[in-house]
Amino acid sequence: MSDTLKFRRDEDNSMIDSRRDDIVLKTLMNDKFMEFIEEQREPYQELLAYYRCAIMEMETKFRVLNEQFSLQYDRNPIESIKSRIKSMDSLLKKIKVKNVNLTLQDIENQITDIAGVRVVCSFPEDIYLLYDCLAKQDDIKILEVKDYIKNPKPSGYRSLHLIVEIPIFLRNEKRNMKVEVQLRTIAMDFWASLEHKLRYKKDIPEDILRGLSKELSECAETIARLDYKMQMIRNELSPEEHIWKLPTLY
Ligand code: 0O2
Repeated sequence: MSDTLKFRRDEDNSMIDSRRDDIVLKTLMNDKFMEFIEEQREPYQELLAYYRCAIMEMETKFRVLNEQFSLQYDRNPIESIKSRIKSMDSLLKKIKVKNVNLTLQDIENQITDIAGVRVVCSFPEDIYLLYDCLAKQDDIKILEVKDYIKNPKPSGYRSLHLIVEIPIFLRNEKRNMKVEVQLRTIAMDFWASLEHKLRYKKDIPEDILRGLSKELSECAETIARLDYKMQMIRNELSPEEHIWKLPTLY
């Protein structure tokens, strides 16, 4: 056998070995996680209930702001609110990626998006308006801000992400819960939903996927320009509402 051929075979074998190790590790991790969930069934369900309460509190805050804004300006900055508790699959993936210990305490401390609230706004300025209002409320703490509008992801993804700590009041205790809030416009939401659907179609060959990613990122640019134009039109029609400045996006 030639040296080159032997080298290729060694390389192939080591790839197969590493894939097999990967699969064994994944299966072990899945089993360990399922065992953990089984053992901790009650406290885990209790924790999820607390996250649901935190979502309710957070949604109420946004509804109140929407209501007040509609009284003041006769229009609503919020188009819709969608909330979710992170799926088991997605939670397990994150536990693996972040190498989180399998304890409820560590999961709660280190996975900050178990409760998620997505607020879809009419115009980009509404996003910063809501953020501003939220930041002034003294019962919540904004722990983290990721501005993917000023700094879009390489995919083209745009949204304002906040990690917020919000208290929930139980029978005998007050508990602070973390909630991830994603604020985006209708246009950003439209792009993210379609891109998410396309991204999870796993049977697309690598080279086609690269081309599609480029096109999707161009679509995101187009959508951002559209958002900006709509914002400018609204500012011309209702200058009295143009109190919060958009960051320099373009
Ligand atoms: P799920 O559970 O399916 O909603 P961190 O949490 O800080 O360690 P992470 O997870 O990278 O890091 O947080 P990031 O980037 O702030 O936000 C992740 C979430 O933003 C994703 O949730 C999506 O909802 C959204 N997102 C981020 N990038 C993209 C993108 O390129 N396209 C689309 N469509 N959505 C994106 P998950 O992780 O999918 O979890």
